[in-house]
Amino acid sequence: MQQVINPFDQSVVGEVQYDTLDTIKAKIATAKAFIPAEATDDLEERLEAMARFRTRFQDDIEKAASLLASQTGKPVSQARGEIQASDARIAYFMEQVPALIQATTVTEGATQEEKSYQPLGVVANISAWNYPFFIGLNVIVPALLAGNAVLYKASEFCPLTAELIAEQLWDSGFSRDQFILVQGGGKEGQMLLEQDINGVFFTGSSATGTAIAKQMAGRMVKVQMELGGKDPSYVTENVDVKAVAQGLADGAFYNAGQSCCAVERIYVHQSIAEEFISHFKAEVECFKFGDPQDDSTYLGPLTRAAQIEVLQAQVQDAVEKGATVICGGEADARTGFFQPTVLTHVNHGMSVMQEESFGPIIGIMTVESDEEAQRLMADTEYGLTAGVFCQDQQRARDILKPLKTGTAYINVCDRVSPYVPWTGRKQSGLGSTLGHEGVFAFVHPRSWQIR
Ligand code: TXE
Repeated sequence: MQQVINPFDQSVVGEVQYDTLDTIKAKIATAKAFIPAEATDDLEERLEAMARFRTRFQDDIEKAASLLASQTGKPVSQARGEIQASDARIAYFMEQVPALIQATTVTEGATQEEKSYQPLGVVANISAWNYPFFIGLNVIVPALLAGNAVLYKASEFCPLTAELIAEQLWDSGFSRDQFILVQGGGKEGQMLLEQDINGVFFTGSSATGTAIAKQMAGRMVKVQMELGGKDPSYVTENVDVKAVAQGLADGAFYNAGQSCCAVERIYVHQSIAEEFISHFKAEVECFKFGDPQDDSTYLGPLTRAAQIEVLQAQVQDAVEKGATVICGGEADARTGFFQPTVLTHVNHGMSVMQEESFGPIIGIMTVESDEEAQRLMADTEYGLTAGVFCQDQQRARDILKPLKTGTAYINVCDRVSPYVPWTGRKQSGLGSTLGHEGVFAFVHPRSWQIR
């Protein structure tokens, strides 16, 4: 049995049994038996089960939020927010999947042409710990509705929320051949991928994503990746400076910066830089640091204490190269906590402006023009999101247009919506979840030509 440790006080939250090669093989064999021929076969039954799951998921909100907080250190109010916001995603898929995967007649001539959809089959959903409900359900809900069997391997940092999701789905009517839990870490993830599966939906770091892409190469299995980011926001002079500073501080520090689309780099027009930095610092200094189970806590400990070394190295590298620490800068006396850290006088020679931090730390860089901001925003190996704050929307669009990112934000940041695709470019990934693309990801199109 593996213990699950609370990153706040190092207490044991629970225990889980990791899978072995034999248990994984047995689970794949039962999943294979389940797959319907067409994605719409028995869809009504699955929709009814999903409706029950949707209700149950919200009924269990307090238990689920507390469980998430105790495994990952996410403040309980933010855990609750994640669960509440997942409801719109479930509702979206319940509405869209039946409409999108219906068979349709495309051409009625001498040769009738039709289009239908088949499930991919057995799909592996290997997932990260930072938003286990959001990113788990982005795959689980549309994949199940479209007739796939889902093997869900959550992160080893949140195996208990995975058990809860499984219990809720099984109680709602999904069978144990349709939704299958695989418990473990990287080794078990790798064993799962060695099996005869038909799709891989991975959320996690770019390094692991690259390893998985290599492992899957040559097998003609659909592989989709939602990976890391180094997301920039540019603040022009044409804004309400205080409001934007407050919004961006939240975008950078929410969930201790452990969000895939957390703001990781800020560029600010020199004419408002001083005012912006002063409001930003004031906001960060108000953040309440502490016990994740306390409703008023805004910043908890990092989920993985090892990340503290990455943050320390980024601060040290930046300071050695001329940056100024205007607040924070160090690991806190309490285990697992890193002080919310703001660095100015930063540049792109520093790792804090190039490598994913995934923690409560941000670099703010002053720029002289839109062109300079655009050039700096593009200077990254990642491509998840980029944002511009400007009351002139056309100007913001013009700055964002050439950038290679899956999402372009204007006057918002750190936001994911069910209605539009969530997708990354370059080292941020391949393929999309959410939106219509996040439904078609889980089916094979099939054309019929009939004479
Ligand atoms: O990733 P890891 P983490 C990104 C975020 C950050 C990362 C954090 O930007 O980079 O996720 O998540 C399993 N074969 N996003 O630390 O370590 C491992 O057990 C198979 C992006 O969890 O890569 C875990 O279940 N599996 C995002 C999962 O992979 C393996 C949204 C991820 O682990 C494996 C959220 C292997 N060889 C977070 N090694 C977006 N773009 O939307 C590890 N695992």
